[in-house]
Amino acid sequence: MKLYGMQQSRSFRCLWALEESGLEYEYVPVKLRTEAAVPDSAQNPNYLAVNVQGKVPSLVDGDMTLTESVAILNYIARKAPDSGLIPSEDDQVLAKHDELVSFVLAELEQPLWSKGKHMFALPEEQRIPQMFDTAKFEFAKAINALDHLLGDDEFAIANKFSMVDILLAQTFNWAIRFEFDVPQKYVDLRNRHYDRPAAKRAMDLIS
Ligand SMILES: N[C@@H](CCC(=O)N[C@@H](CS)C(=O)NCC(=O)O)C(=O)O
Repeated sequence: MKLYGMQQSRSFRCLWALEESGLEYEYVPVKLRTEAAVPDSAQNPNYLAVNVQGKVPSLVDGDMTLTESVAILNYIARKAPDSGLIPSEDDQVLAKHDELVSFVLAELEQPLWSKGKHMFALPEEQRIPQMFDTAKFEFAKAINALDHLLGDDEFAIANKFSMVDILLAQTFNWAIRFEFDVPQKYVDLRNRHYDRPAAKRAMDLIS
């Protein structure tokens, strides 16, 4: 199994999950926003054949390719059921887990990515710096909703570490880097989970 990724990107969540899972894999670094002629550029035809959008992460396992980070997380979790990355208690616990996964992607991460797109990812002529304040406003709204969705437990779901904890911790790490207002309890959440041995091993791989 090969994971294509880049430092400081959504690929870190997959790398971390792979380290939690104990599965064997190879990590292949890719360069974003680099000329197509560079062999490890995400715009190089070799990589575009893996991921048509030239984005990371991508996971290749045999004949199958996945190019969405949450699909990759789900795949890793299902291949390594003992890792507990997806809760297996009952349908309602799983449904609450899925709800939080969707929330992180659809609500919490979106203002961060909007800011990223308008800071560096979009072509310069498409960037609108005025939207930074809108992103800040939307992030604060998402935090307010998250306060209601999450309890005060150490882990998000069923008192056990799962892929939602990876998603939350990585998203708050991203929010801190992009200078959003992150409440202290979510800074603590990030620090607590980034202290896990698997997160540290994943971090060592990209440093
Ligand atoms: N929905 C995709 C988003 C992937 C994505 O947009 N990745 C970013 C890095 S975090 C990327 O590769 N951007 C390309 C670029 O900025 O040029 C996922 O969750 O995997």
